[in-house]
Amino acid sequence: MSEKPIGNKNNKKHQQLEQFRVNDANKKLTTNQGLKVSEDGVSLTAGRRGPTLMEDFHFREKMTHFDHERIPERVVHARGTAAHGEFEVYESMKPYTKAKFLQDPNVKTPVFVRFSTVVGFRGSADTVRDVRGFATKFYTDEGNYDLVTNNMPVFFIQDGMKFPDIVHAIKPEPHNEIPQASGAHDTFWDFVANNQESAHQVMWLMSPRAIPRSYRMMQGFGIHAFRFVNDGGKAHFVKFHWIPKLGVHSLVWDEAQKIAGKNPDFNRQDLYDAIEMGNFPEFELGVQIIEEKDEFAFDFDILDSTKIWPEEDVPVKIIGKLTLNRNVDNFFAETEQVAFHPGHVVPGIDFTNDPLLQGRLFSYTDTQLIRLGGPNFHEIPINKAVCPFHNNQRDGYHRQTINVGKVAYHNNSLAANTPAPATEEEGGFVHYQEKVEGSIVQSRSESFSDHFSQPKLFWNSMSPNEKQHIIDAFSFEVGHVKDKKVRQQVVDMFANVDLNMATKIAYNLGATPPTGKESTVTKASPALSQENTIKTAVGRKIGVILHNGFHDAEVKDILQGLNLAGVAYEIISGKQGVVTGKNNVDLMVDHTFTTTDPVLYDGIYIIGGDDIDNTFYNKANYFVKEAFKHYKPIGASFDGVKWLEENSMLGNPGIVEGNGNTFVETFVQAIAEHRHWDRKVV
Ligand code: HDE
Repeated sequence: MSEKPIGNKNNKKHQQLEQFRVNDANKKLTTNQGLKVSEDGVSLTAGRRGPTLMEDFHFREKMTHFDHERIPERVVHARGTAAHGEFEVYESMKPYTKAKFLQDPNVKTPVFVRFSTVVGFRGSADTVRDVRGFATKFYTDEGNYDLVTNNMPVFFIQDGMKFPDIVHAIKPEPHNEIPQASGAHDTFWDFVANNQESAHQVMWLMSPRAIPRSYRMMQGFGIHAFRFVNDGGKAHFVKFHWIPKLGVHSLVWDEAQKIAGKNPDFNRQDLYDAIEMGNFPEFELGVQIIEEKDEFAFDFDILDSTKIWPEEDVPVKIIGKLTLNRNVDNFFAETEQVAFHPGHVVPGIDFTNDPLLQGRLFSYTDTQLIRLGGPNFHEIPINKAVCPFHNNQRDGYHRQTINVGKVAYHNNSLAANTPAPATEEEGGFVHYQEKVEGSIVQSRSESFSDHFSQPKLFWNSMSPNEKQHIIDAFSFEVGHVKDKKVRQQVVDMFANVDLNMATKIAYNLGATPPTGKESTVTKASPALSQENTIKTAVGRKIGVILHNGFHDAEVKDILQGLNLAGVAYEIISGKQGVVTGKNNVDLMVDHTFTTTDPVLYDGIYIIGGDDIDNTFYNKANYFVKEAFKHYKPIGASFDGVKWLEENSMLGNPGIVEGNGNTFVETFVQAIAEHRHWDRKVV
């Protein structure tokens, strides 16, 4: 691995955090009061076999601090991982927004990004079927802007009021706290069937999007309609998209479940390792823009968070790029304590009346108060703005700033009426003056009532293997529901999307075939299918199976060729240490068959060697068969080819044999393809 990447040392956030970083190496051990201690492993006792004395201040301090180390985990999105980086805009967005960080392509704005799963506890596995969070804090010169997105573009509910309900339904059931990090249980599906606005997101949740291959290979969607406001006061509706440069790719379900046991940190590790190796993840920022005059021009309500704006109707304009180039130094201090809020905006970005967004604007600060223990969480280094902040807020737990002077109110004359509100010209945030009129009501607009047209659009847009994935996922998830009535309700509900799909699910569940009226939508949106994503071998990792006596000269060239194409590899063999080739070239073994597993690789390259015994053969065979079953590329050279012959795999898509330059080229193409669905897997 290259030297640890430390991001851009010149960016303001880096410089600010540097003041808080502490390196304890080569220092003397002290108490928190700075007193050097002479003993850290034995407490002060009355006699060598006697009771511990209260007087032992070091013991008391050490134990008390330990006793208070934990804070509540996030009520949702508890499991996450984060990294630092930078954002640059490609062209000025001046015609649409006055947000300063979107004006100048020469400006790099520091960012901090946290990826997460939603349902599982902080220690749950990464590869569960779930929505993923993708939250970005931009440390701009006008204050922090948080773009808090998910990897699916719609949400389960239309109104913030129902958020506690959906979360109660999908979290482990309260009587026995089972199951962990999974929607495969009665209360979730009971919620779905009785809150039919969830249909669209449930379709996404049953699709491969719910088990991303990597955080580097998933999209982020702001979901809500926000507003861009330019310096002339003109507003446009806007939806935000993050688009990964490596394309959008997923695992297969059998693999995802096995990874959850083999390496529960799979996605976290993947992101960390990529950054450490200098393979910085990149995402482009896209915006969909709708003119205010076109607010009612669509056959759905653009303020409804259960709807997408189809990209074919409202194109995604690519406006900038995010690069993640530094891992955190301390998980708790940074990843755990970062506090996002969709209400952290800058001039030029504003809200809409989307009732889900409105609900979020309350929840996020509120949740930080319990999680981070008081109102001063904005002073925690990772949350601190890089521009100065001044107001009359004072005191509270763990206050850091020492506000001098005696005036802490407005209006005043003693401090010349400062700190004073800024005018719009001075950068003061002025809320967009949308005209609203109406009676105070508790009912939803009729324009929010079509729950099945867009799920059908999604279904129509899926490739055959994505459709099969969705049917299998419903069959697995609803198959874990114990209550037969709930199963039937689910099947009947999804017949409103597609009768054929629901009938197949009903068959698998042993439910009565539904007779509902399916949506008549025939349109498809090709942008929704992962088949149409970017395909590249860059950033992939393969497992290379070797034994002593391998063709070292040729193999070294091939491995170098793979590296040049951006493919990383790990050497797998029967035992740790080195494997030695025909010409005595040694390669270090990264893993044995015991310490790794084929599910942890994007493909397998089998080479073998001399004098292979049955144990080696059978273990290597397991790797090849699993990779085949998961539709992964398999390369074979020299003795390796016999594994493919004996398993009758040769000739299948994504199976590549040979050992020259064309082998490297063809294998790299097969890796870029990600999965080879046309393979006959039994
Ligand atoms: Fe969140 N959400 N959310 N959410 N959300 C939280 O805030 C909430 C919603 C999202 O890495 C919580 O700090 C409500 C949509 C992400 O720290 C909490 C509603 C989207 C993260 C909260 C929603 C999201 C959160 C829990 C419906 C995608 C993780 C901890 C009205 C656009 C941020 C916290 C991180 C976290 C509330 C719906 C994304 C409780 C009430 C829609 C990525 O405040």
